[in-house]
This record gives sequence, structure tokens and C-alpha cells, in this order.
Amino acid sequence: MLTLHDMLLSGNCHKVRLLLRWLGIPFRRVEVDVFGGGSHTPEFLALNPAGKVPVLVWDDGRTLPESGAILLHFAEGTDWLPADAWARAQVYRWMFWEQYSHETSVAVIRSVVLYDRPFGADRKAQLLKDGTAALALMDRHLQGREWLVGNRRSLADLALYPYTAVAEDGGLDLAGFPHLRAWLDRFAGLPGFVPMDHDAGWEGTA
Ligand SMILES: N[C@@H](CCC(=O)N[C@@H](CS)C(=O)NCC(=O)O)C(=O)O
Repeated sequence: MLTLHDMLLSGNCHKVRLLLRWLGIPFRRVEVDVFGGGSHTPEFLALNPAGKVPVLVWDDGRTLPESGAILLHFAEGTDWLPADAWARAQVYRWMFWEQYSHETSVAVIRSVVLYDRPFGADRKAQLLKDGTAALALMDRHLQGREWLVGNRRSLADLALYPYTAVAEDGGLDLAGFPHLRAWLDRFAGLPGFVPMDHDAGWEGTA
């Protein structure tokens, strides 16, 4: 069985748990105490030298870090990734944008607030400004659309859902983004959806 080195409240990990669950791929979770240094032990660094979760480990010893790489590996040949090259490129566009221009503010300001990280007021203000801009961009794109790419859910939606759904933890305000809020509700309404903070219902799921 696959082992996911995981952190329950991490959006990057939530993406992976959701896809494995939706594809019916059983896995067991190992909760890593990231803020207690658990992702920087010699044992963990042997799995991912970057010292970050998620990392997926196969029984034969293969390891795969990076949520996007894990999603793309398992989505191959499924309806989470369009077969058409142009549509796939649109999915990649949103996944890469999430990692560089969304997660870097929307997720970071949340972790600053939740884990009381020592960031100065100027840096926090910049993160809120950048996060708001990222959410506004999504809201504009989602006006008149149900999903980020084409007319069905894809890895683009899966990659962007987890941190957008908990953006208010970091002090971002979704009130002015009605299209974004409708998309969040649509995604959470998909059959089999499990919220990030649910400790149960993941392992060995099929
Ligand atoms: N690009 C990576 C980011 C992973 C990441 O930032 N993980 C955080 C938790 S959400 C982490 O493990 N941080 C520990 C650290 O930086 O020491 C991915 O998408 O998997």
C-alpha cells in the first residue's frame, strides 16, 4: 500500500488525499509534525531532500514529493486530466500559477496566522494584497464558468481548491468574490468530497 507523509491541515496534502480517494487508490497516512521539525529529520530528508510534505512512498521504495507531480502522475489517463493537448495546457497553466502566484500568498499568510510565524507587518500586508489579487483573478475567470478549464472539474480545480477554501483563516476576505464562492461550493459538493480537517475517511479508501 502507498504511504502518504502528510499534514492534515496542509492544502498541498489535501490535494493528494482527495485525488487518491476519488481514484479509489488505498493509502495510509503518516502525520508529519512539520512545525516541530518532523520534515527535517535525516529519515524524512531521505524521502524528500526539500524537507516538505506531501511525499508519497511506494512499497518498493520509490518516493515522489511535490503535490503537482503526484497529482499529474495519478491523473494520467483519468478524466481529471483532459486528453486534448490544448485543454491539458490550460490545466497546467492553472496548476503552475497556483504554485507561483496563489499558494505563495494565500497559503503563506494562512500559515503565518495559524502558526504565529514571525513575519513583519509590511510582509503580512504584502501577502494580503497579493492573496487578494490572486483571488480576484480567479473570481473574474470564474464569472460565467462552472470550472476553471472546460466544462468539467479537472486537476486545475483540485490544485486550487484547498488553499482557496481556507483563505479566510489567513485574514483574506471572500465576501466580494461571488463566482469564486459558488465554485468552492460546487467543488465541495462533488460526491465523495472530504474537507481538509477531517482526520478520518482517508486511509484505505476505495
Ligand atoms: N511545492 C510543494 C510545497 C510543499 C510545502 O510547502 N509543504 C509544506 C506544508 S504545506 C511543508 O512541508 N513545509 C515544511 C518546511 O518548509 O519546512 C508541493 O506542492 O508539494
